[in-house]
Amino acid sequence: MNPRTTSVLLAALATSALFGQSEAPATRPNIVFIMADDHCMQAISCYGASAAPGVIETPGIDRIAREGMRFDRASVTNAICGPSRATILTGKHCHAHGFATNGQKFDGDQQTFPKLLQKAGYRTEMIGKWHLSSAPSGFDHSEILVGQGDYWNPVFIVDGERTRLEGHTTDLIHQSATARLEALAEGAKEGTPFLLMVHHKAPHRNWMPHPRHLELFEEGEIPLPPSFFDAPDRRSPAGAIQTMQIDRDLAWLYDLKVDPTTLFPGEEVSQLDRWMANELARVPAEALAAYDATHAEENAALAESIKQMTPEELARWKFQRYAKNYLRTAQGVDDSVGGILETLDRLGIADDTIVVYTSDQGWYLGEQGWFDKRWMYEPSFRTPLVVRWPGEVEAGSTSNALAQNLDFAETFLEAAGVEIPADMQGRSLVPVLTGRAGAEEALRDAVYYRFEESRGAHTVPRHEGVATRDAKLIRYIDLVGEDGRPLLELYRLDVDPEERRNLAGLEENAALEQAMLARLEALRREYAAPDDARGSVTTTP
Ligand code: SGN
Ligand code: CA
Repeated sequence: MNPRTTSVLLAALATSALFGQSEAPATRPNIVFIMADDHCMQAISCYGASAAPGVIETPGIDRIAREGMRFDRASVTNAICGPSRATILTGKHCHAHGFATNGQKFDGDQQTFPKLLQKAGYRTEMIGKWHLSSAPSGFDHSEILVGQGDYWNPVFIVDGERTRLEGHTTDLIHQSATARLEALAEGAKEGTPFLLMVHHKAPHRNWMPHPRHLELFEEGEIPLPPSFFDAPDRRSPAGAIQTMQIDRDLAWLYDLKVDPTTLFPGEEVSQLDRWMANELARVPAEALAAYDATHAEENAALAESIKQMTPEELARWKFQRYAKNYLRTAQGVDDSVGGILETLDRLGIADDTIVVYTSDQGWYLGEQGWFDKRWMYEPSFRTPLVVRWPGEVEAGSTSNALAQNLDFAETFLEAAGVEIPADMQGRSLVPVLTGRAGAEEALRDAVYYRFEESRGAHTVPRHEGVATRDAKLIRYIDLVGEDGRPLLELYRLDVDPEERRNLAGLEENAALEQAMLARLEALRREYAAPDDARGSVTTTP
């Protein structure tokens, strides 16, 4: 009996004890988990690419959807980088794993799913953005970017050793991931399944594409989202606090790639624009020349006309420049996804491998006039999620399950036949993935969300909330409304998917508001969410 057959049999025995005969996976699958940073559904063609339908093409990600399952209602528990990553590793809400805001230090001693897989005999590897301050643990090999990571010539920490590589970060991560797959495939064929986490930095700010993508979107315009010109406080006073407006908060050079001294001679240059000199110093000369060739003409025309432009015209200009470079960096990620799928084919392990593509959260591509994330509103709360698992997941299937990033750990453990620890707070998506009747409804009918990082970038107030299939209630932790009670927002997602009409406090929606508040309290209890600063604020009299 070869070692692979033995391990397959052992795994099958273990899993049949755990799940009952019908659900035992036949083999222990390899897992390739690919995650982008800030990649929204609006920019992915299998999701309709609402930012530019018919113009944005993401064939790599689309292939996973075509050969697997597309989740249409996936969301995150907290739409910000480090907290989302910690939730993915632990299967817990942020208050439970302790990493609720960027800049904290993840307690790497705690239980994570890579550690559990490793213990069960998986080889575990991690390549790309980590952003959890503490060193990775639970991995046999890691190559992580320092902090946010740079777009060009980035420093990686390879198994604890710092090394600067030359090239564009998306391609470097891709090259490394595919090189690792060669060795991992060998091991898998000899009976050691693997977990490979590939975490891209793109399309995170400050949107510096590889030159091969600069020609994309050069012609034509990216359509403005319908809510682009919504007043910041259209939904509630909370919206007026943020500093993530395209018209006001993008930096000229750092974000928009225009030298501000050519627009406003003699005026002081912003801190981010001064910082951009460090970024540019790392960009290879040919790439700098390519950026220049792409933007120079438009930049010169802007310098000529900026004094005559209306604020609305200028906002439109900024949106185009920002959105195009964002989409170009995202294209590099899609190239990588396609390349990883081809590598799995070439290595002959595609049939034994689960491939996931997701993002650490969604993103504002101009909706409400914003960039960035953080809010529980749909653009940042929802996240792309496609999963291919040959033999288990029906090709071309879709799901409306209320899946969350909270569920990855549990899902991978079940797929590997490893017992899911009782203190994990998510649920395995395996029943949904394998198309078990009623699994979508059984997963959950409401999700809990909590954003904590009100200080620092983009000044979004702390909030928590509950979302069901049809409605969403947001409660601000530190803000009170005119009635002296915590500020609330309420939306009917079934009739108002863009959340443009806040129904909180309206008499005719009082029953829905009460019901949603009760749901929120129930979830807070279920997840043991902290009461902290809200102190006396409760909904049950
Ligand atoms: C940086 C960015 C912000 C971004 C945060 C968090 N500014 O501070 O725009 O919201 O990261 O991003 S930048 O000037 O450094 O680009 S996250 O992905 O790490 O959560
Ligand atoms: Ca992110």
